[in-house]
Amino acid sequence: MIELLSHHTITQIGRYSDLSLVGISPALGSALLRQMLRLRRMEEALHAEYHPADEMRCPIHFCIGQEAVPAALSQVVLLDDHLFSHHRSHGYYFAKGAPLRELFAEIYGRETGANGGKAGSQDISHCESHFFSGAILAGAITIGVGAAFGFQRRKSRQISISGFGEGATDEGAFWEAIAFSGKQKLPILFVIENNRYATFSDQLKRQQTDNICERVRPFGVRATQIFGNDVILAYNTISQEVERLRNGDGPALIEAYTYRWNSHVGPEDDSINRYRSADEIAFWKENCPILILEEKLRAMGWVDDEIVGRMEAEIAKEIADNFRFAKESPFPTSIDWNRSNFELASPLADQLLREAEQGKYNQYQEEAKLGPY
Ligand SMILES: Cc1ncc(C[n+]2csc(CCOP(=O)(O)OP(=O)(O)O)c2C)c(N)n1
Ligand SMILES: [Mg+2]
Repeated sequence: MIELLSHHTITQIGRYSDLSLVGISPALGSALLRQMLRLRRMEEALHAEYHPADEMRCPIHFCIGQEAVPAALSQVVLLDDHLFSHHRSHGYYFAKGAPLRELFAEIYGRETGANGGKAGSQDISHCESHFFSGAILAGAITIGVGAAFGFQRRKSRQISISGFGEGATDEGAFWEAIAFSGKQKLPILFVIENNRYATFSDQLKRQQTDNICERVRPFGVRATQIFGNDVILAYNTISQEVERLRNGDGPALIEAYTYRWNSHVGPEDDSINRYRSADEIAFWKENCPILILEEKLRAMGWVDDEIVGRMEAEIAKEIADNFRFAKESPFPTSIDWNRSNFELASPLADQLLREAEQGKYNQYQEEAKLGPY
């Protein structure tokens, strides 16, 4: 294994062979495989359905190839923990155990969606699951810091998790979040899925180095870099860090080197921009996170054709059910603020909205000559 991981040296690994099942039970190994397969098949199905029907009217940033981190997180985070993600939201929504049929319905713009069909893929949240997302790059990171500050003040064992890409670290908000959480020792885990590119832009065209973990340590943030397609390594690293955070030993950052197989956004092919090489894509496909775990589980005799076949059949049924639920659901007929984002998280905002609906602030509208909202 290379000493210091970097996207510019990582292909020297060739075929990754360090995945180790030491300390992992057969049940956990299978659960991690199942979770990655669920996420992969779900994304593949949405990808295939997007065109030509064009019934999904929101942009989708698919996460095919990046299943290891979400699958590992799904086995560690608790319901009460808060998870904040970014535009590539599906893996994190999935990791938090939020209901997938509500994700499908949300993408289809239906009333039964997680946000009543008004948020779409990038801004989806699921309050009951304590999952929040946002399309403003690095925006949700700062909200995650606020949540962690609240947990610390209340002496709770809850933690905040903020998941994003290396592109978000170009934003000042990221560094403010790092500085504040390091100084205050907040219970927050920053998870960076470093997939080298922000849209079509290589990290080394934007930053001096491509090791973010090296740069956050001086701020008092413990940082680990991992080969992000090794789901067992991801699981072990996340579990250890989460345990330390719950014991007041925060904050921590994990930089997981991984790769998106598809275009930056949507099912359209963006290779016309020629921003990545065929060799690089081949390296990451050869090191598919599902493949490298499944091979090991089969070698151990923990899964076989029959078990994997059953998993695939159950997943196919789940996905078909999710599509049916979404397509049969009605479109929203009115703007119901009470089913919008952050309902449970912000009673004050809800109160203000209710008061606004009752006309309490009409005088200001008049004064500002804004007309009816
Ligand atoms: C404040 C802001 N600036 C620009 C954008 C446009 N934008 C959307 S995704 C993206 C790149 C994100 O790259 P990264 O954070 O590495 O995540 P990835 O897409 O690779 O998962 C940019 C620049 C945005 N959403 N918000
Ligand atoms: Mg990126």
